[in-house]
Amino acid sequence: MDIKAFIFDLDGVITDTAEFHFQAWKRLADEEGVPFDRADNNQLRGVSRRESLNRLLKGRPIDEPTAEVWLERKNTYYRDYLRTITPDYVLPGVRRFLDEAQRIGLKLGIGSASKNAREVLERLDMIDRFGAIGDGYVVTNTKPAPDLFVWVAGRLGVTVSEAVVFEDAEAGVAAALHGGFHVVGLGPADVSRAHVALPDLADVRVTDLLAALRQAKV
Ligand code: B16
Ligand code: MG
Repeated sequence: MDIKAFIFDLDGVITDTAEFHFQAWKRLADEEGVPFDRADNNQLRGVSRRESLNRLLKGRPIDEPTAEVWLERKNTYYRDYLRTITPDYVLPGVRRFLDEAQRIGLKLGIGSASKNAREVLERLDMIDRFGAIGDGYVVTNTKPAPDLFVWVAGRLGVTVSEAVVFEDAEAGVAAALHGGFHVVGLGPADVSRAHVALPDLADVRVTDLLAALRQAKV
């Protein structure tokens, strides 16, 4: 196992904007009388804005122009929350983990379904830490398709088997597994299909994690 790169999902891995997505969808759902709770929100992790609306509606019919207006409204609410983000919003242990990875020569990339990823990284003061940033604009097929992570690996100049993907979403774990990556699942959603699953990166050492992946025989 020769690992050369780490590719990180953004929302739920580097920072907890997942909570802002929830608040923004909840506001839209309440205004429109659509039932929506935190359990529903876990199904929206990592999936595109458009697919999130489909899942939120659970088959309730909506015409396309109305869908466009709702998506725009959700994004406006979400971007209001983004204004409050400061570098303190990086999740515990993440900066130290990235420092350690860089120190041992690993390349770092971002693979986020979000079209707001660059703005989030700028607000976290992290935009310059990553050799490649894949966001909601770079590929057509979104997670669970592997395309985004494959695109990031290509930009970093590594093969899929030389990269580890860190994901908090079922759809993201599926995308990385489809792509042939090593996969670390993080957070409260169902990431049990990942090769290694952890609550967060708070106390994780890069060398220990690489050993755990090796033991998972991937
Ligand atoms: P936007 P990630 C994903 O980001 C979020 O998890 C998901 O909830 C959101 O719907 C998606 O980005 C699109 O975000 O509306 O900002 O384009 O987890 O892939 O970093
Ligand atoms: Mg995520």
